[in-house]
Amino acid sequence: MLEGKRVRIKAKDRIFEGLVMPSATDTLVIKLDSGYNVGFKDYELLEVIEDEKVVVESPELERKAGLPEIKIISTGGTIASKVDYKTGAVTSQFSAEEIVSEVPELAELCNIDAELLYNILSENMKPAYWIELARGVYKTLKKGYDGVIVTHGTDTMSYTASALAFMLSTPKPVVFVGAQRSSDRPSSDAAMNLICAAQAATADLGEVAVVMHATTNDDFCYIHRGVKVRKLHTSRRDAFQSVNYPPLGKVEYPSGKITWMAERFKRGERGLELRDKLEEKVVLIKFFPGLRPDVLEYYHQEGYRGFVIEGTGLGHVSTDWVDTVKRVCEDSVVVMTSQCLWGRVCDRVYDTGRYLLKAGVVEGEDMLPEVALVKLMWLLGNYDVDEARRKVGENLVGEMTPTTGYCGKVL
Ligand code: DAS
Repeated sequence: MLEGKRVRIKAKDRIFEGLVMPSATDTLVIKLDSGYNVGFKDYELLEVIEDEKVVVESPELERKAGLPEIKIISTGGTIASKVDYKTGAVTSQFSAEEIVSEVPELAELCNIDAELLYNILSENMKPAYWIELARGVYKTLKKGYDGVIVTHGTDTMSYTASALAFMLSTPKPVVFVGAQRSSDRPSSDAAMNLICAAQAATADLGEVAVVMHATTNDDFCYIHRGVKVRKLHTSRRDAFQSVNYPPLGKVEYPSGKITWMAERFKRGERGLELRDKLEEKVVLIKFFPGLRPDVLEYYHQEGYRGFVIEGTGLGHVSTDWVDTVKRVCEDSVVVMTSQCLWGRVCDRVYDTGRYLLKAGVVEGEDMLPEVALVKLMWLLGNYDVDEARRKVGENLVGEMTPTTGYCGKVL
């Protein structure tokens, strides 16, 4: 890997020298001493002049008596990385010193320790990593920290937040935060998200939450319940929205003023407990017109005993699925959720829904499909099939509500 190294190359019959910059393609991009970046598809590498290890000099962190103790656990994603365009090196901000040197406001809010757990983009997250993270957060809270911030890629942040919400009963805030724009870009949301996350992590909160921009402006962030939030835009800074439950609160920026907006678990309300078993053989299937029920058979033959169907409307699939669903329900749990995302499943209105209920399907109420998936992985990891089926409809950590009144803003 040439990134961050100073090289001499030959291209277009000329010699070029400079620092190799990160490039998402196979084009070699080098920063010339003039400051210009030039890209080459065809070139001959003549010499690696020096392998410049960029050491990010950062001030020793002084701790301030009386401030809350927060631990930042990094897992990667956009928020944890930046390109240092002066040197061309790709640095990742993992040490507390690096993070605080980038966002000095944090040191006014809390004393920070930091730990690098992973350095991955979140599309590469796996249930085994959720378990390891849950154990790390549990140990951190047991040590007496006042809260935990988890920096994470945005793409699957809500899956990981949901997994921790089911695995970890917490008396303190566990706040997930990410960024849609890396910290080296003028429009970056990283610093503000991190500062608002620190405000939430030191607040009167006792559950797993996600803190991200509430609007496209730098005016406030929302504190979303981890099992009621979804990334609903590929790139906007206000991509994250609470679905079927209001945001727990808002954090104004830069004042840091928190206004609570919905029922929440408060600090100290619950005990600290870890139940970190997950059954990975659970599948989420999005129904579409013409999809044949063979897909259920396939996974059932592969040994899967947990199925979440993202059905249409109130929770439907084609009626030619009913016989297969009935057979699978004999020894498995089949949960119905809706592609509508907003509102709740109700299989008692149309014949199709009634056939499915009769076949043994369990309604997922107003759960997001991916939250039902994670919940079922946790239920089947901790209970037998019959008990798990019974507990699907039980509200455990605020993942479902008896009536869905909130139908928030859509972008
Ligand atoms: N690929 C995205 C991820 O890691 C980058 C990001 O949004 O953080 O989820």
